Amino acid sequence: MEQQLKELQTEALAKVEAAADLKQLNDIRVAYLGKKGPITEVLKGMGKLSAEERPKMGALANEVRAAVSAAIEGKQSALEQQAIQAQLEKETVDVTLPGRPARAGNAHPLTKVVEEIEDLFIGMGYSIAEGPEVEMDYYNFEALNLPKGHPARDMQDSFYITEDILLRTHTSPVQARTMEKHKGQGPVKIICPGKVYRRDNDDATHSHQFTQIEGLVVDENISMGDLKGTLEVFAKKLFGEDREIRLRPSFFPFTEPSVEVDVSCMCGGKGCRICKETGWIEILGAGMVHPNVLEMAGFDSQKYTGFAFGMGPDRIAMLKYGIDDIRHFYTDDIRFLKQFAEHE
Ligand code: 2U9
Repeated sequence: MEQQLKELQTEALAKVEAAADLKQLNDIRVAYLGKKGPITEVLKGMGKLSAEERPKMGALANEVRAAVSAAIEGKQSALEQQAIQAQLEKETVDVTLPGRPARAGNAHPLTKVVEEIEDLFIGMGYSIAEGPEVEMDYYNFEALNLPKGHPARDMQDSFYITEDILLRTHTSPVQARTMEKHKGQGPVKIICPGKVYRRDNDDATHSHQFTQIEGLVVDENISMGDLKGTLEVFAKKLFGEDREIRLRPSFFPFTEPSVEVDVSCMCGGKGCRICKETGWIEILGAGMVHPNVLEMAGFDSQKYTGFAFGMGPDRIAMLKYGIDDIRHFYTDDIRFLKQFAEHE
């Protein structure tokens, strides 16, 4: 019996050692240590032993059980450790691999032009003013010397929400609102960038939505000379120091006198396709603020004078970047927009 028990131990330990996974190990546990296992079987023959031999065999049987059980436990933790190790190796992340570059967007060409112009005027002491795109007829037209029925309203047909509320046709109502807030006290020195809307048939040079930047200066002793000097600084900074400006008489209901402003063409006056062989490109409208507009906004037109100007960044961006269709700005084709990235 002693021999049998020792052989069982040797056999069991060899199987435990050879177990390849936890399932096999558990099968071995059930086979050798279970109630119907071979050790129990051997002990059934104890009845034939002498009273002296019996406790010895009992003790030996317990030793065999303990040895097999310890071997199983040892193997179990070794197998578990191996499984964790294998998983860790499988899931290893190589932190030294180069990262995937993040897709960075870029500023819209109109935003770039608007911000460049804003910076330029901030440098000359202007503040930026903003206002609603859904505007009252009063601020969009009346306060700008365009009473109901004025023929110049036809030039700015709009999208009406009600009889008295519309999508603004220019950013001028922002200036009217700002002046009103000043309660007749100068100086006012602002530029107003923003989106404007006009009822129009879209084509390469017309859009029912476009961008404007308008400027307004109101103070004592503001003259046409101040207007010309300001616009000259602006044009040279935006287009180049070698450029000149010229003023031509024009008409706007909110300014008197009014002018249209041209910048000399990059062809140097020789004439080219861009300037339609004239040597000049129209970039701005401007003038001295009409006394009616000053008075309606609460300013004494005997004491205060002012100048105002307006431009379309769409047109300026088209000239600057050689864009041939205004609709590119509003159709969000990523292939168009990507060309204005400053870095790759
Ligand atoms: C107030 C007083 C005066 C704003 C002005 C223009 C001339 C002008 C156009 C240029 C091209 C608009 O984008 S465009 O179509 N603008 O010619 N705008 S003077 O005059 C004002 C505005 C507000 C209170």
